[in-house]
Amino acid sequence: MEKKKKRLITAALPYINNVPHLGHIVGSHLPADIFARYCRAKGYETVFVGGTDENGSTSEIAAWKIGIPLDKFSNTLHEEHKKIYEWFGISYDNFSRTTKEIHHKTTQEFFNNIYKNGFIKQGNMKVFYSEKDKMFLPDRYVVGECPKCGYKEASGDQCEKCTSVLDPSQLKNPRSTISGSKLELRETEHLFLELDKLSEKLRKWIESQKLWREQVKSLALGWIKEGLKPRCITRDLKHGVKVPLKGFEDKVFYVWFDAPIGYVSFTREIRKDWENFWKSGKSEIFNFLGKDNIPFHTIFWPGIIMAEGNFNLPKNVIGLQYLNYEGKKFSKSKGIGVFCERLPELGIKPDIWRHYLTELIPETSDSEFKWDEFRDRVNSELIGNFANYANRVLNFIYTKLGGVVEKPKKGKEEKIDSELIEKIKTKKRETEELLEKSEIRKAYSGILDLSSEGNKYINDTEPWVLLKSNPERTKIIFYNAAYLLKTLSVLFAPYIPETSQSVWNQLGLKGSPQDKNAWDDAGKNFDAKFSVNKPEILFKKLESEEIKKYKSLASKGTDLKEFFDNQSKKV
Ligand code: B3M
Ligand code: ZN
Repeated sequence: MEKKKKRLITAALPYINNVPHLGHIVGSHLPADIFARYCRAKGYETVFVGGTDENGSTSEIAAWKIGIPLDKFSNTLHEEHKKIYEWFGISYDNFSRTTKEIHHKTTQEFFNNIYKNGFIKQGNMKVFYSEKDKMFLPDRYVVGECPKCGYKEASGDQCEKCTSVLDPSQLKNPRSTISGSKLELRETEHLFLELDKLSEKLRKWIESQKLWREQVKSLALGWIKEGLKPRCITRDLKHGVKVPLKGFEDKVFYVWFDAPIGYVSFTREIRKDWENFWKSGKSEIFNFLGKDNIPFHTIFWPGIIMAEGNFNLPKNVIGLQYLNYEGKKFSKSKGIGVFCERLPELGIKPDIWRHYLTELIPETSDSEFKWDEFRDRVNSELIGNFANYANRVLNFIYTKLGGVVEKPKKGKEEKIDSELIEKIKTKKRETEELLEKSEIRKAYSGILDLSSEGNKYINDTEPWVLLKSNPERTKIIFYNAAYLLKTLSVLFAPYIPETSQSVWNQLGLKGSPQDKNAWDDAGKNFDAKFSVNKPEILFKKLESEEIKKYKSLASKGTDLKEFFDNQSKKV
């Protein structure tokens, strides 16, 4: 038997300069969660980590803008992020913070090894200085025009619009984020990671990747072709991981140097055997992230790993595109979008969101949230197809067959039955193949097709006609139907976990469709019988009138100032 590997799954660590919107859920947390839930049920020893990216300029500036002390700002927003992901059922084994001591320690150890291995050089760098603000201004402290695409509000380290990785000095018409003042360039001494030395090794590694999506691969190879330069990894800031090198005690690490090391420190925080996930040949790592994070996860972070020398590189880097909202970009200030802090009060179950959001995972191109489509897809697919199937099967068995159906004796099955069993097996295999490639959305639509097959099986066999004349055959039909329902609850469990569990319980089964090895059991081991419990309605249809109400509530994003004002009122 194939020995199961360990799997480490990560979702990009969100900055905490804001409360998340649906784009953040769809762009990393949800797909990573679905994949992690699948891996656990498939029997892999799985650790799924994430957390908030709190060092450096991003949160410092956001806190400063609304006049909240940084500590309070970060604690509150970390909790808010955590609460939202929990509400969505994102099953992090550890959702931590890059401000923790273990993270600082792990980052410094990484640096020391990279330094020892000869991949760090010292050099002078021209950094913007603001006479008015009396400080050096790294990264997000500087805004200006992107040299590549012309976007006017590009940050010093990356253009949000075209995702180019930048140095502040490349920006045209740079100005200070704090005061808007003009800037002058001054020389200071910094440390650089010599990515140029790793260029060949990176190129070979990227080219050899089998699982990466073509888009991600060609972006990464494109940057290598442009030529990798040494990248500055220190900053003149107070807030961050201190640099453990003489002469650099006043500096901190660049946030993109320490943030991905968070994947390591958050594993280390909860597992004594963390090195088995990071340094052993029996472990596989999967990173889920949005498209602007692709350069850092395909070049910069693998470069750090190669320079350090002891850690595993990722097996797949799942770079996702953006989610738009009704033809526009999400914008809190303009009230365009769906803002997560509003969702619990709408009273729509998380699984209803997870259903539609799964279909929006921007795997190959940008996708778009539309309220009408949300209503229609939930009503026709989740409710009209799957919930309807579950209800038909459970109800018939419960009310017409005394609540019990047993496994038919050999030779009793008809052609249509064996065809159904064959379809279950094939679909299960196909789903697995797609999930292994992280084609999460496509796998989901296949499972929905299998559920349609269930409805079709019942329509074609017309058990309501047979009930009086041939009760034995009716029971066989419903045994098969219940068996399909059980399999569906296993296949759907990574996507709509609460609903799957509820169906599982109603089928009278013990444990959970997400138990270790539940996946491998599905389509293989046939239960002796099903004793179903009283069926419950899984969902209520979404009505157009309600949608209007939801829309106006969910698109009112609280701005940060208001968010903190509300917080202090609560205390
Ligand atoms: N915080 C960027 C972002 O939130 C950054 C990701 C870090 S992943 C190691 O989009
Ligand atoms: Zn740009």
